[in-house]
Amino acid sequence: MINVLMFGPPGSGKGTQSVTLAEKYNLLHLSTGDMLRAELAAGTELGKKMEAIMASGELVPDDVVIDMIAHKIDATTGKAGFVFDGFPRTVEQAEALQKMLEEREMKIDLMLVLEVNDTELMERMKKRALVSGRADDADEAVINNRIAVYSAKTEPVIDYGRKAGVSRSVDGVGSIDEIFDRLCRHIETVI
Ligand code: B4P
Repeated sequence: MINVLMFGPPGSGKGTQSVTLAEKYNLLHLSTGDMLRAELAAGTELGKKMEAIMASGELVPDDVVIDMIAHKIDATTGKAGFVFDGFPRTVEQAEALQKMLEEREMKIDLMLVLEVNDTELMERMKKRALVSGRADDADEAVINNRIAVYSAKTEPVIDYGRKAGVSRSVDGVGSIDEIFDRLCRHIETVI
């Protein structure tokens, strides 16, 4: 089983790349953002509670996403591993993931960090806002907050990956195919 973390600021292309990486390597794509948006769309109690937090660009509580991920891992069969997209987003989530994997005789094999500058991020999310209908894409102040939350709470997870010797920095600017090739080259080193 291989476990790959897709990492990078909001709008860096984690979701875009995770879908095709999962297909190519028979991994299950686990996006906490998609899972939370599905809760919102289904109008569940959890979705209703998380809606305002997500619309403001803040992170939902750690235990919410940790539980979601644990349930998905335990319900999965027939896959060669997982690609975690947008999770972990805090050091607490990273520690919980490592423990969860160890308890299931797995580990974090690779953390791919997409590097994209803020101007490009802003442009991508404004463009996506035209089609996504996402409240958190539509407002420049919210996008700025998401980038600030990334710097404050999520970037420290890169250090966590560095210390574990699994983090690899990847240039996230270029065509989607070019970036995909860059990511595949790293994955080929762990399979
Ligand atoms: P996410 O769904 O993870 O949102 P994201 O960071 O915007 O997505 P991503 O980086 O995957 O962007 P994409 O590929 O789509 O999270 C949303 C919210 O959910 C968070 O703010 C938080 O509130 C909550 N949440 C999620 N996980 C959480 C967790 N673990 N803990 C707590 N809270 C959590 O790419 C963006 C756009 O760029 C797309 O339109 C795409 O087409 C375009 N694009 C991609 N690659 C490109 C390229 N190479 N060139 C040009 N455009 C490109």
